[in-house]
Amino acid sequence: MASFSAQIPLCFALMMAICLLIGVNGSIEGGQREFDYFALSLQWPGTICRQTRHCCSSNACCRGSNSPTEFTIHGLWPDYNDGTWPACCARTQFDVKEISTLLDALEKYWPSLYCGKSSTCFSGKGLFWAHEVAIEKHGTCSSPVIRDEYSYFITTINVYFKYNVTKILNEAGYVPTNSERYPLGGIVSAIENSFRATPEVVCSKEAVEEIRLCFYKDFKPRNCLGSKTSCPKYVSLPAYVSMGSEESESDIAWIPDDEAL
Ligand code: U2P
Repeated sequence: MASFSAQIPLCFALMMAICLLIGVNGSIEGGQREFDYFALSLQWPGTICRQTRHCCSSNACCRGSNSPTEFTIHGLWPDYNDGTWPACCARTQFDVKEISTLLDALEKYWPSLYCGKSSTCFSGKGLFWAHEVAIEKHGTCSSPVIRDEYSYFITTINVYFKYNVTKILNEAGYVPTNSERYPLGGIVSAIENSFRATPEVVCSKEAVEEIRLCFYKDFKPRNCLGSKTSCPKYVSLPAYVSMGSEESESDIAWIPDDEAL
């Protein structure tokens, strides 16, 4: 049997080999292994905005009649097949100039629906969560498919436009309403028929809060993981109620943006 001192270099060599192997298999900066697939997570403003208690200029729920009425982008997430995901893979210098041509589209289709979302990665705070959180938390883990800030945002917007979930649901008869519930299976089937893969639906109580579309690394549709859904059999797709109209909450407070962070 090899002596203890002979085992030390052996262990070291083994560890080096493992590290090299992980590298060959695509480890990414920060030590997390390469992701398996993408999820495009879309949020439903009708559900999220009705929970709004605070307004600030960056909260799209507070734009009155200009508030979003279609699914908006929550994020493009690199995910693992085991249901976990990598996050915050590298420190980035977010540079708004790099995406200046996309800002109008981002404000419209990828707005924050909250006040007070700060970056969760390296204890930095972001003025606009969609930029800071998305690129730092998820964008930096999207390598080697997506390697820079501009590519991350333009890719996400392009995929979002290609599969218009709001339109798919409307054409199948699933329109926003505060008086009806729809079978969850019907909503899933409508998306499957058009997207050719199974989405994930996330609910807040009975209301649809998010729909996630999943993709292989070449952005061909694939099934999302079939983990149990948070939705009941019949779900609602609440219509957006403009702040200030008679049905909306009367106790919504406007707070300055710097306090919102
Ligand atoms: O679902 C709650 C939060 O967990 C993060 N998440 C979830 C699923 C997944 O596949 N990937 C992922 O990152 C999201 O965190 P956020 O990006 O909002 O900080 C999601 O909101």
